[in-house]
Amino acid sequence: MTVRAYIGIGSNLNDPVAQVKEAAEELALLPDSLLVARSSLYRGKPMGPQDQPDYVNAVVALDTLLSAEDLLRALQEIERLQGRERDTERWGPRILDLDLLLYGKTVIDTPGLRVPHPGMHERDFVIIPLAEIAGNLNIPGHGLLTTLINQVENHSLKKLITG
Ligand code: A4P
Ligand code: MG
Repeated sequence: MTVRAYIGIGSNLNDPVAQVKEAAEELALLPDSLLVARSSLYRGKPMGPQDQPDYVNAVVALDTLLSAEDLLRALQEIERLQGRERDTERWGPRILDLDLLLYGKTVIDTPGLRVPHPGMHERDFVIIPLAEIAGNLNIPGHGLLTTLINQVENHSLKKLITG
């Protein structure tokens, strides 16, 4: 049985638009998985330290036979291949960040993996692209996406026109 997973993509270094697009292409190549949708790309102000470049974010939907743990490992491998360096400042700048936002309706709470991704429900750069490709999802523990969107006010996101 395939599971529909949603993955958040973020970058604010080394040509973020290209990084986000390349990550989406890599996700489309994952084994036992089918990329079923990619949101537009959005540019927005950083959450966290403000002395860093703006971020580009997008969300993709993947139908996958991979377990959540294997999918997380695959995401970390893509981050590594695109030159992500770890152990930098919390919420600091990064070439590529891939977050497993949702894995079907499953709730996971282990030291290495938490799904839904903590904080996703209140982050404009996650829920606005997610709503573009997912319609009215229920986020386990947080309710309907449309309700969450209405709670995000004055967001700074700008949808990008990209090829
Ligand atoms: N981990 C646990 N659950 C998950 C999951 N669901 N998906 C663990 C991915 N990883 C998960 O992740 C640290 C550890 O989280 C991993 O080893 C994994 O086992 P990380 O990617 O190394 O750390 P991080 O991303 O720096 O930390 P954190 O707190 O996850 O940061 P966020 O929440 O990803 O935020 N502003 C804008 N506008 N756009 C952004 O995309 N991103 C961040 C980073 C800050 N500000 C931003 C944006
Ligand atoms: Mg992360």
